[in-house]
Amino acid sequence: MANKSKLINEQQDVVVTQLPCEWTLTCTSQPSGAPQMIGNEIAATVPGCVHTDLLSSNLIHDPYLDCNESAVQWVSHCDWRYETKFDAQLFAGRSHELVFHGLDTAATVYLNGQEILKSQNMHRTYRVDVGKQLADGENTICVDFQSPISFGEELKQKFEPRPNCYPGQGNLMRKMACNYGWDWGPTLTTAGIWKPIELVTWSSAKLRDVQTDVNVVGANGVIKLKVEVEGSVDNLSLDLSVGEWSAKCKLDQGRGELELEVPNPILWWPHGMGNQHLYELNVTLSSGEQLLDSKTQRIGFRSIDLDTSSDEAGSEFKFAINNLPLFICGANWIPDDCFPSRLTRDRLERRIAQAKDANINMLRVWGGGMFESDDFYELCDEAGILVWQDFLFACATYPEEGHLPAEIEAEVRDNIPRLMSHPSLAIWCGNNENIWGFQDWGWQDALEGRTWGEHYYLNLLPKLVAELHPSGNYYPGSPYSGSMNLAANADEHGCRHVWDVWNDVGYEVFANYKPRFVSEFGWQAPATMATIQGSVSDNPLTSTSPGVLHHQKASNGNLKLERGLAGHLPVPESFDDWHWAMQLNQARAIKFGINHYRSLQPHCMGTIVWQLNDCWPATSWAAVDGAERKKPLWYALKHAYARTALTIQASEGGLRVHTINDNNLAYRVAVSVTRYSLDGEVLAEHSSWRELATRNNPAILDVPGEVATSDNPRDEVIVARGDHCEAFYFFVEDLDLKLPKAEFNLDIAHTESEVLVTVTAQSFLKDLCIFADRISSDAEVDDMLVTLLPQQSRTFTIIGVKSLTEAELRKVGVIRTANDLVVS
Ligand code: BMA
Repeated sequence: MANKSKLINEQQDVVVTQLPCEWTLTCTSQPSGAPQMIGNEIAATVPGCVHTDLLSSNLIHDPYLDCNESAVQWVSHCDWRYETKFDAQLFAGRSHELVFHGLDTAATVYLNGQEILKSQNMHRTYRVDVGKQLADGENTICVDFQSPISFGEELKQKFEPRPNCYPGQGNLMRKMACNYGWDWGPTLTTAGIWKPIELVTWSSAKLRDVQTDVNVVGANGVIKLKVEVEGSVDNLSLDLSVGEWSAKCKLDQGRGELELEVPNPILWWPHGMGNQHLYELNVTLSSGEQLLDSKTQRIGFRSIDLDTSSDEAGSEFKFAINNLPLFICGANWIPDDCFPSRLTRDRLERRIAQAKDANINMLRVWGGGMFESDDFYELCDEAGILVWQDFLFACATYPEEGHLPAEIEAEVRDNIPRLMSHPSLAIWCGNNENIWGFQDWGWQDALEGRTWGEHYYLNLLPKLVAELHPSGNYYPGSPYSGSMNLAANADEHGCRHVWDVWNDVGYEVFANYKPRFVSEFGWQAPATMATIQGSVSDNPLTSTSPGVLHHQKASNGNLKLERGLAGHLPVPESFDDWHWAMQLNQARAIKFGINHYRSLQPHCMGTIVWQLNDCWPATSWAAVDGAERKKPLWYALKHAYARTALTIQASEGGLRVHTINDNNLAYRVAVSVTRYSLDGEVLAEHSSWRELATRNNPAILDVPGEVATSDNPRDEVIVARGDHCEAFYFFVEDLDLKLPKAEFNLDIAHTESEVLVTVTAQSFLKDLCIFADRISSDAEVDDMLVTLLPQQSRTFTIIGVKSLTEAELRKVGVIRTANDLVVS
């Protein structure tokens, strides 16, 4: 029986019907040694992929658990066939088209036994006229996928060697690079129909591409609309309307261009700068009275400029929204699941809410992943989070021959029009680390003069952005210094990455740099304990037990974690202490880096931390782990990215308090600096009655010598306090600090939906965290990394658990302080 299809739009001449979700999957070729699969037909879901279908049919174990990833490698070596039946009505005089929104990756499509498409680009939308093959009534569609491994091997034969930092042939084809494995993600190279397929029918003409370029010029919102029409092109008119404003034109040869000015629109702002006002934009295509096709988009009026002009220090990298410069408090974004077809709008909404709650105002969609779903950009529009969108090139050389240039151009022509209308879309970027790699990582020797992708980053992509999205910003790479004659990762120019800190040295080295913009810097830590326990069944569970180690993909990751403690914290003995020390060190490392870079504004105008999220449960640089739980780093980001913040920085002359303000309004605040002994005695104090920090221009207060100079560095702390913000400065690292044994009282109160835990310090408590996930895997606390002087209290709110007892809170690992790691 053929499946019933769902009618999406019956109002207009163009009718869009989504093909059914129920398909079958069969293996058509398998490697020796794999479980017997050929001929075994299983139920499949579209959108989806072979791994998720095999998982639903219990034919593989969950590859996110334990070391199961290794046991499913055979899946990537098989060829697979997806098949389904669907009903269609053939109308004489109408055109019939199948639209494939996402085929991953090497596929041949047959309709009723006839080949209609060969595709090899996961990022493209393919439209196929099926007027000749479509049957009135039942139809059979079948999609054959070649194994991504064997496809890669074929390509490898075609292209001469091209360096790639990661295994697999992701740089020779147009498939999400991290699907071949990354230093935070498993190798689960999949295949499948990852986005819907639609049947579209129409009688005379339909909209093909709609490019909506929105800008603000002076006080006016300006929309420049370009459309391309498919079909018979006579006597067509195009209407554009936004609220009470509209424009109309006749189409010429199937193309139409309209410009609409909206006087004094309500502006769209990133959160923290204003509201996220969105307008509905309607485009209709008609022929006389007959409505043929229409498209609705939600737009926002804003201008986004990237200033890269030269100055005395080098060259800037400064974003301005509606002519107001802003410091970017950013985070890098990777695909939130290895199998993108599983990413629901709800999951993305939770992640973007977590970003916003951490005061993040930009997400960088990193080039080893994908162009995200429409949901992602819509949610960023609503949340007021800017999007930096990399084109899809990462950590490798990319040939400029064969099928690649045309495929790249086609995918960009599909995705710029899809995404450009989003007010959150702030910048298109050519690649991740490829120019840096070409200059510094020995690639030139290996290439022996062969192409590596420069043409894409310096010619093709900027040309396409200029043509398709004229008001859009383009920058050739992350990192890049504005010219191929400069070192791509220079401190003085453009955007840079800071990776020696994690890979080679220690986090104190963040302070050695004076960058203009840092688009990547990161530090690792394990996932939350509930997430580790939910994904690894090692007994005993240790930092090197097989499952835990399997979920650490960075080269020498655990060694680097351990080395990173040097000079800061002792190397822990128990797994509990290891887990806590690594999470604490991660949070401190990143907070240290952000505080330093933010204190340098306006010289430095942004930091994009590596990385917000994870695609599976792992030890990684993420702030939110693969099971969506927040690591201490998330709380550190929320503190470090607060719109008004204090930080105490060591400078040559002594100590300085930087009052940082990212608000439009100037921040006038009384700041006190007090030196205490760790038992809470005031040793010296200074108050400044008014610090005045204007947007992106920190006020700097020199801490007077009597406060800045310690009598007993191992036993003292300086606290700077402003309005709702404070900062701490210790003269020595915890290794040498005389932290007392942590003593505190607990007071627990219950409301209908929350548990309130008041901690009253009986001793100095450094970086106190409550790990609610250790009591109940769904529980979450509102704040972490809180330092208290003796007798100070803080009330924490815990959600996701009905009641809590003191005994539960006092269990090993639930309430932690830095004190625990240094006091034996
Ligand atoms: C940079 C990123 C990623 C990587 C990260 C951590 O190179 O662009 O490729 O995951 O560092 O090593």
